[in-house]
Amino acid sequence: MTVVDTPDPRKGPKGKVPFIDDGGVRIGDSSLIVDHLVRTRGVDPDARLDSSQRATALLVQRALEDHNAFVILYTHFIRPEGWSQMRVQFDSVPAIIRPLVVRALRRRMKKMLWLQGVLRHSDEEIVESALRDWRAVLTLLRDDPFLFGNEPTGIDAIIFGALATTLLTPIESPIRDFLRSQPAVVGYADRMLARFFPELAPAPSHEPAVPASVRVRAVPVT
Ligand SMILES: N[C@@H](CCC(=O)N[C@@H](CS)C(=O)NCC(=O)O)C(=O)O
Repeated sequence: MTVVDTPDPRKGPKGKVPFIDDGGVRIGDSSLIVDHLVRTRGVDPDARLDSSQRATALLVQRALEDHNAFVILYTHFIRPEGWSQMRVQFDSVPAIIRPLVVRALRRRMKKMLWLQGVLRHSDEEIVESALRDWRAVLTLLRDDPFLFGNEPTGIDAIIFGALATTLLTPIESPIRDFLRSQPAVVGYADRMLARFFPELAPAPSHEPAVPASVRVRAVPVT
């Protein structure tokens, strides 16, 4: 498997990242990619889950991908604390067209967040809505190392993905402050980092290990 960074989500079959190229078969959307890999590689990270756990996992996924993800776009691209960090991501765009590209992207982002609904709320309301998401996830995390016991399943990848963009980047926000104040969250991120990204440990309880980059990726699978 080769992981490739692509600056342009439009290259993907759904115009979004992530996507994979599996021997010429191109698939977009992380859930569809997982389905494809389960089908073709015969490895199912959720094989041991019962129907109630599967239902919980789906609802957590929806909360994080269909609500929290929009809050992350707000904290990273709209809030000044986020935008001052994120704008350097566009340094690779030729200087002559950079202001144009950056302005168009930000305008599109604002329009999308307005239509989705998040931007109709005050900063305080948006932050509170995200804290509610995380408090709910925290309630489920309880004392187990991973959401469903001692071994990670697919939902842990989703939780960690959402967590990492807030907890492991230097983008200040009250959401990040809350997450960093929760030993259960920090411990969970430590475990996920040690297990799947040991090169990035030590984790955030000590020093943020990952620079402020939210990278877009295409992932050809072999
Ligand atoms: N639920 C989808 C979300 C994909 C998604 O929204 N990707 C964003 C980046 S994280 C994207 O490509 N945005 C570019 C665009 O909308 O033009 C998944 O998990 O694959």
